[in-house]
Amino acid sequence: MPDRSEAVSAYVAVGSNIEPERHIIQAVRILSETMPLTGISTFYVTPPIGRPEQDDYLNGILRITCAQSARALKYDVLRPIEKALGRIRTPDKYAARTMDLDVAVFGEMVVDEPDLVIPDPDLLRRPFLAAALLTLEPDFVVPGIGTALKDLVDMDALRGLQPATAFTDLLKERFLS
Ligand code: PH2
Ligand code: MG
Ligand code: MG
Repeated sequence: MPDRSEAVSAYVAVGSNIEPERHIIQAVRILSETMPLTGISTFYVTPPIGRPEQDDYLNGILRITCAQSARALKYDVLRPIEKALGRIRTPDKYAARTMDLDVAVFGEMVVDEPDLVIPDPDLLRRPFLAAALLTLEPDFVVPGIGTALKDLVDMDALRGLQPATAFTDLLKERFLS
């Protein structure tokens, strides 16, 4: 992909269910030292999808200003942060994890390739991700669909979510001031 001449707003989905508070604080610190961090969503305590016996996750979304390509963001920035935080990748896509950082949205980009799908389809499948993004952008329009996210999600599912209010406040105080 050619270098971008202009930086875009990108949204990075964050998830952890192994010492999540400690690992998320570290991830936000590293990412915010790498590129401008412009927003932190509400984080939610979420039951582990696919593995009910695991510990709960903390999930949320970060907004950054990214001057690199989406592919470079994923493979040269986010993957190394996951690795630095002890992420072990196995064929089990539901394995517990210290850190998961996904490019949820990258400007207006729409891409569907074997190793890069943007916007992340989980945005429409996982109510906590939609809810998190809507705390940053209530009128967010999904690239490639052209419809407001709030009109695509089940508002009842969103109302049942458990916000991690104190943790969210701590992140905002520490990284957005
Ligand atoms: N990610 C997974 C599997 N299960 N559950 C929650 N609550 N949050 C996640 O981010 C998550 C999950 C791997 O795709
Ligand atoms: Mg994920
Ligand atoms: Mg991932």
